Amino acid sequence: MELSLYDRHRFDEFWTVIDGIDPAHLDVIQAPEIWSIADVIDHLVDAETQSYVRLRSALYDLSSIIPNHDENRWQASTRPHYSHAHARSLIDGIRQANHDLLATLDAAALERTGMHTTAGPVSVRQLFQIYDDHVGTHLWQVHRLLANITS
Ligand code: NI
Repeated sequence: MELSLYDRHRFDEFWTVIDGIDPAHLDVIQAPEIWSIADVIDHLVDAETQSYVRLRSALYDLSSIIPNHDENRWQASTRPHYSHAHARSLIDGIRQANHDLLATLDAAALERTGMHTTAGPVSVRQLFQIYDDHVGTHLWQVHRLLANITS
């Protein structure tokens, strides 16, 4: 019931920024180890889809194991980028679903935990907080990438 834990509109500012970017700039790779803006969008889809599974596993699985997601290996793969529209529909849909889930949870549910394979036990409350904060770091990253591309 602590709806302040998780803002389903947290991505609004991110999408506004992405909407304003010249599409030619999305794929620019500035150095081998630096993500493009398209990579950042892919990473956010990965994270949000995992939030969906992690929250529900911690809540409902008898013994919840949360596999680590090696984001650099995922980004180094040759998979296709999400289109902006597809990324947005996935992320916005998941955030609405997670928000609706949170609205049904009592205090005891928020303290349930899953076992992350590298970070150790993580509670449902912590998961909501992690995914409420996450896009902020990457919005800052996009601003920095853009500043380098356009300077
Ligand atoms: Ni991240």
